[in-house]
Amino acid sequence: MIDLSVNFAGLKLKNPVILASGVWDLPYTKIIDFEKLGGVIYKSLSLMPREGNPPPRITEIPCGVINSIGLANKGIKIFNREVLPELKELGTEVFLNIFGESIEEFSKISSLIRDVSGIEVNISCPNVEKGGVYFGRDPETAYQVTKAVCENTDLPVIVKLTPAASDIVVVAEACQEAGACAITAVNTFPGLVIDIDSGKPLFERVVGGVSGPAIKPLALYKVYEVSSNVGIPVIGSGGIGNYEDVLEYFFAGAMAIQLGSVIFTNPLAPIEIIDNITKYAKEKGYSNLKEIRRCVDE
Ligand code: RRO
Repeated sequence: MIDLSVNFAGLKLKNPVILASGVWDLPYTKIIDFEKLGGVIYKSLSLMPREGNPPPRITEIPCGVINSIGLANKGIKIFNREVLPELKELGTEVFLNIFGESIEEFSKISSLIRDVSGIEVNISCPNVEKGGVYFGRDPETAYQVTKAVCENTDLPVIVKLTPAASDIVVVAEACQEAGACAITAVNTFPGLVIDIDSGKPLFERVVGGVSGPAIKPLALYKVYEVSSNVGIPVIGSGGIGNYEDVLEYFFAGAMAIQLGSVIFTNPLAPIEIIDNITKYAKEKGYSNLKEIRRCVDE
């Protein structure tokens, strides 16, 4: 038996493979066996419902995807009533990604969260007028938001950072000081697509968030930077498509990883990756993830 479980920052996952926020919803239970996953992060929730940005909201690019969803969601109260009961039945650890346009909004939403394994604080969405990357680029605001969330919950608090910060290490340190138990590195990279028929940006808000294989080496370097300099665990995210990518993230310092846009092209990738890490460990004679990580430490 290969033990893929990971314990860190008060979190216990049966394996390190987590579905990222925004790329799945409950209909995916028909395709993916959620009980096999280490965890799932539900798409970003705000205090009040939000309609999101006008279409188009997402398009393919070479080696990836760019989105401008704009945080469309039902709001925490409707979520608690209508969605949470079903999430609790998934048989995996459930985390909620939360968003606020102000520190006060972050405080309020945090106090309404219950019955989940943890909170992922979104200070990294590139597709909104207020909050999002505007909070995550500034270490002082990142500190204030994290502190506000930690003061209003007993759940583990993970902060999802933007690669657009001028120094991601300084932002991660601020989150650690404010009480975060882990960092997710990273959210999408701000990017632009121009529609050559109109000569104008494809998205009404101009900027979009780039994800997929295009960003993997960039995101991997952010994970390396944060995990080499900051004392709390890092969950790696950005362009992971197969188990070899996951190994790269482990060796760059990630404790666990999130799968994002690969779900659009291969919804079975999470299960394939778990199976392939198990196979890899068997072939190499490792019995757990610690031994896999140790092979580069020594
Ligand atoms: O909803 C979005 O537009 C969005 C979010 Br909340 C996020 O965190 N990252 C992203 O690329 N898009």
